[in-house]
Amino acid sequence: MKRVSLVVTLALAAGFSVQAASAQTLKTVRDRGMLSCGVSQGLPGFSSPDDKGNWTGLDVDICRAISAAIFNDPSKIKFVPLSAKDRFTALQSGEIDVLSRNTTWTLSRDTTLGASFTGVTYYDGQGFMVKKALKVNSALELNSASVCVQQGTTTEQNLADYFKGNNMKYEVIAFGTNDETVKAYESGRCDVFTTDVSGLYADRLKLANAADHVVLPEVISKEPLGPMVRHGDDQWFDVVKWTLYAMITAEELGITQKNLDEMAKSDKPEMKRVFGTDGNLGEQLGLTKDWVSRIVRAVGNYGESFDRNVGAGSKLGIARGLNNLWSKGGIQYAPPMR
Ligand SMILES: N[C@@H](CCC(=O)N[C@@H](CS)C(=O)NCC(=O)O)C(=O)O
Repeated sequence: MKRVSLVVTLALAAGFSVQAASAQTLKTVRDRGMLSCGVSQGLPGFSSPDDKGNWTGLDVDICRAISAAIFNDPSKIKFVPLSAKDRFTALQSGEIDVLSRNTTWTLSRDTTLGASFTGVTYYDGQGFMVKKALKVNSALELNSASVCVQQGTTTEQNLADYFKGNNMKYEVIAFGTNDETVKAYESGRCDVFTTDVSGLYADRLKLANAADHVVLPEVISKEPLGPMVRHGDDQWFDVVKWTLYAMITAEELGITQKNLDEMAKSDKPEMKRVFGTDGNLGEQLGLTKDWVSRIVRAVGNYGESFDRNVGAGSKLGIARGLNNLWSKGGIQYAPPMR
């Protein structure tokens, strides 16, 4: 405590603002004219490129929203595709400004990687997929199965816990990339494919005969997925965190891509704060007054992004479930904007 206040006092005495005493990712991104965003190597619904190299997905939208908030343009982004095991090094080395890649928030990742999770974009859990022909109805029937899994993931750890906890044997076959893992499963090198349930839905789209495969009912872990930033830059941490909260707040208030301009005329105090016609919330983050409008215009509110990418309006067709707003039976919740 004493040391921190000494640093602050010295920084102030030297004429620096407290913010200037730490890393300045927002300034770096602005000066560079581009956000560097770490994503997956291709997970439909979350982050995947089309044949023209255009990235879309829920994780991609977080970066598009940050880019919109900073540049009023959701396209000022360099997407850096990363495997599970390379993702944290890319953040630590400064290659990327933010990691937005179906990454599970855990205690040891929060403490040992020199990085922090900024929130939860998708509440998930780990599941299992098997071929229907195997005639298995429950994960508890998987004793002695061979399991395909991706290296460097929480998936590997939960798999070990689950089989050990249920006194079952298994053979693990681990791969460095998702495509290798899925192909190995499809070709019959293992009986089971395990990953986040959202990943199972996404990867099912890659299988030649999706109807030949079934997702078992057990969800064996908690996988809160969210964006990460490096330690040491509280302003950037706030920008990334509140970009997600802006999307959730917009959904809470019924602000959509379509009605945005109409809603911006509202006289309600909360609306005026959100739209920046009253107060200076955007400036407090180092952004502009209209930062929320910029975000919603670019990617929509959280629910719109969810539906378009992974929900009812997408090929994945995932139900909102836990990812619904707290006021609608889910647990997505934004702290107050004031
Ligand atoms: N949420 C888990 C698993 C994340 C993960 O990497 N899952 C794989 C299987 S769905 C994946 O996304 N692969 C995509 C890729 O490697 O590009 C974690 O953070 O460790």
